[in-house]
Amino acid sequence: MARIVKVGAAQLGPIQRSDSRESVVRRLLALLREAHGMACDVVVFPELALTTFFPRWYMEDQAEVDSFYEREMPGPVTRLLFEEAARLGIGFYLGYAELTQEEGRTRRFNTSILVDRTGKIVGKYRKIHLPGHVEHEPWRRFQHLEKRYFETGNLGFNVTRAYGGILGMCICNDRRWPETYRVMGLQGVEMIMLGYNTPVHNPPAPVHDNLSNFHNQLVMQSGAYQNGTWVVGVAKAGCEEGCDMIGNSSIIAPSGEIVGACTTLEDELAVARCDLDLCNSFKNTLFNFAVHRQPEHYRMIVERKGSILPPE
Ligand code: CDV
Repeated sequence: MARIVKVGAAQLGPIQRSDSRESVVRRLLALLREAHGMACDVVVFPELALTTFFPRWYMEDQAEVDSFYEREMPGPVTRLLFEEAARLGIGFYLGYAELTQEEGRTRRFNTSILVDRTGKIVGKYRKIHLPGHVEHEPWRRFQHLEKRYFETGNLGFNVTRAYGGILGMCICNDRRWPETYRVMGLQGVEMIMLGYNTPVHNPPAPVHDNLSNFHNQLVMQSGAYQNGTWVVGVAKAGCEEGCDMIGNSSIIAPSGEIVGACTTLEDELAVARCDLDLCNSFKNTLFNFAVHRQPEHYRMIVERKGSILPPE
């Protein structure tokens, strides 16, 4: 019997700094209800879905920085989302900035959670590949201070049994790294959910700007195919505080084909009926890791590095 998960890619248009959390949660609720109307089991919201993408701003006032973080999840404003999801019987992936007390100190992470149909958090991930820089770089029109405002995630790339399958999460820049997919692929992942905020303009390499959408699709489609997994990638898109961000939220099959996609740069839902059993035709043949991977040889290449490369 097919294992069907009906997924909604719940793309958000821009969130301005002046937009309240309440107004954003109202937008999330509208998408959640629309997805429920289309019989979705689960929706995927973007990275840092509750606020503007604040790492674009250099802020010296720590209280101002901290105003973008959630101290509890659900919290006073997000609770509505959990309650409505449970009432409708639909789950969600949500990205947000997390401020927590751990190991006797305040820690900040770029986090996502997976919530089941009863409103219970069943998975948590903290972003590992943090792009950008630590110090203020005044030559940039927009900063990318994720390395300043977040610590590297400390939860690994674990998978969770949910929705009748094996689910994994990652966040934005993680999708560009093959290790992200492969670590979860080695655990049998069948659907990877991810949210992103990707500016069209890349200040350190502006020659890549016209390839932003191509690279977005390239990494998610190849990650899906090479690991025989569904990938659901969801943007916060459009012109946010003068910064243009790509959309192209998509639902990608284990074949690497896009089976659902957003076409605007606004709040928009794309839906696809995903059969998790489709993963098997890749996991059991061309990408049967147990039969065809050669980890011993990968290790040899790493060890021989000094002898095959010229001295640095
Ligand atoms: N939020 C991100 O991680 N954005 C990066 C940008 C900076 C390149 C991305 O990989 O999309």
